[in-house]
Amino acid sequence: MFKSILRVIIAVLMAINPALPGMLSLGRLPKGQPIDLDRFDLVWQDEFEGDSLDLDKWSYEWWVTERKGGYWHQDMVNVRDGELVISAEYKSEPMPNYYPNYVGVHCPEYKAGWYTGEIWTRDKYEQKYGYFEVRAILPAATGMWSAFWMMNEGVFNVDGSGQDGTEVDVFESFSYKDRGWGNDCVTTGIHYDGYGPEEKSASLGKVFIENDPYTEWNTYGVEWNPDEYIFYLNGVEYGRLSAGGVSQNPEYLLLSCEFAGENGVQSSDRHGTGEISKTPDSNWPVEFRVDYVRCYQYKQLP
Ligand SMILES: [Ca+2]
Ligand SMILES: [Ca+2]
Repeated sequence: MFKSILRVIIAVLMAINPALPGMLSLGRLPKGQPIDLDRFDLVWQDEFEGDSLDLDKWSYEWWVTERKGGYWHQDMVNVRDGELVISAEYKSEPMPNYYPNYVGVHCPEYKAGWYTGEIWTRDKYEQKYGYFEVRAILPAATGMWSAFWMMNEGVFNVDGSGQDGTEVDVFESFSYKDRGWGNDCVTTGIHYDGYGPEEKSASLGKVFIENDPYTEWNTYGVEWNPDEYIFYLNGVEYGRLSAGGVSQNPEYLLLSCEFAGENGVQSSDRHGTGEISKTPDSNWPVEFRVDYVRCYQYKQLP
């Protein structure tokens, strides 16, 4: 109840002063230096100009069918009009299983439920250090969780360090439910030493976005050097992380959409992600639209 009242008060104050979220630390506004791309060479990119996913660059994650509160299916991933589009919607009939002979822990039979997708560059492209940027419009629905992130197998190695591998979340979006009070934001963080009790992480928290990330294009980037990760929104630095020591091993890229929840059933979760209405409405399918992914390497390491 107190939270509801607080939100109303903030909404009113927001109308008077739109800069309020930054002032109250409700979100971090970009500040600091712009990225200087002259320090880099463009070494890998996908502009999504074809009419299908470039499988020389990406793989569908077909061996994971069930993911959190929904399912991943390759048919939810499309390339059209110069964009990668990962769609998300409820399917009252299970989508077809193209790999029926594959049995894995995360690969139960498809059922009716919420469907979306993920792609990654594992075994096809990995890079150590540089600048990595995505230009995207985020899926506009409570309960949706889109992300641009980086991983390697060292992330699972528990040794008290992130140098063997760190999950770098350039952005994660699960705050659509909060947008009513002006908190259009993403979160940024890093994780290392696996995902069990030894897991360690650091975060920049919520990053406030001045325009509408659900209808307007923004770029989300990370500069990764031997000492720290430097995060950029629309080419302007907003924060740095280096907990655990920076990964010293190449990492692959992931673009994903998920539904908060577990065992294929959607629900709100510990991150505060809201719950999707069980009945799809005219807003469905929602789309995670990606204009490009570009990877740059330093001409000279800083
Ligand atoms: Ca480690
Ligand atoms: Ca494009």
